[in-house]
Amino acid sequence: FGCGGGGGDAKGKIVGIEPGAGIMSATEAAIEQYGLDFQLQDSSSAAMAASLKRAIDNEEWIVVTGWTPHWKFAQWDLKYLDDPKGVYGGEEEIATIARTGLKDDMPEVYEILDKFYWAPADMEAVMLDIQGGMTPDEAAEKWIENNQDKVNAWLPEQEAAEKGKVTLGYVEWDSEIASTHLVKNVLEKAGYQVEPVAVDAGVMWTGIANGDFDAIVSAWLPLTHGDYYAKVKDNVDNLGPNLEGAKIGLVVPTYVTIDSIEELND
Ligand code: PBE
Repeated sequence: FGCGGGGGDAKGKIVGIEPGAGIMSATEAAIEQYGLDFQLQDSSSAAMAASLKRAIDNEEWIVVTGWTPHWKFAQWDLKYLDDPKGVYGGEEEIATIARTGLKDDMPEVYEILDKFYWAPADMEAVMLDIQGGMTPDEAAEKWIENNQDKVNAWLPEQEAAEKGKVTLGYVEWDSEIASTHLVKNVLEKAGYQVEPVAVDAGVMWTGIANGDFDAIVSAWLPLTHGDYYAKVKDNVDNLGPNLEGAKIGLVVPTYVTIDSIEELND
């Protein structure tokens, strides 16, 4: 299993996810900077996971665009390929971004969003329950029930007299399905009506800058969404990280014997 995945004269491929994801542009940069004889295949997060499952069931060679937190690391034996050039950056954080004006319009919502903070293991627990068959709302409810102290600390002592509707933009990446539904259910507990709106990454970023969404909890920084963020940073309100210790890169099953991106062409 050591070699290239290219096999003969067929070009090797990297199984990607949705075009527009930061990990897709990072992977194009990796192909360029490492001079890889590989093509990045557009796909979706769900199709990527299905390809990974199929390959593992057949012990076939595969390389995918992967990220942490993600349930796939609990499901299978996987490893990141080393990235000596640092194309995929280092540790990432996931930030909460509010639309300009939310702080004045809905101070209670703003405060809850500002306090929302959890660990990779928390997000993974929700992701695993969803992967195991729960709806995102059921998985979020379960986490809230098991973590009432944390959730209560996010809720303000003085409740707002007026509630209202809150719109959360997100992309259907497994991690963001989990976090967005968690926050949706927390805000619902606080009395709000919450609508999660699934869009492409580009629309998520223009939407938060235009005020189409009240907030997003899906901003991967500094690298993954760095280009998107740079374009809108003066028109949004960055509330800081809601999770630290995230990561992106190229991921292979551990039976694939190479350890570094540099070895992909071997
Ligand atoms: N991801 C998950 C996204 C951010 C969240 C790593 C697939 C990306 O833009 O690449």
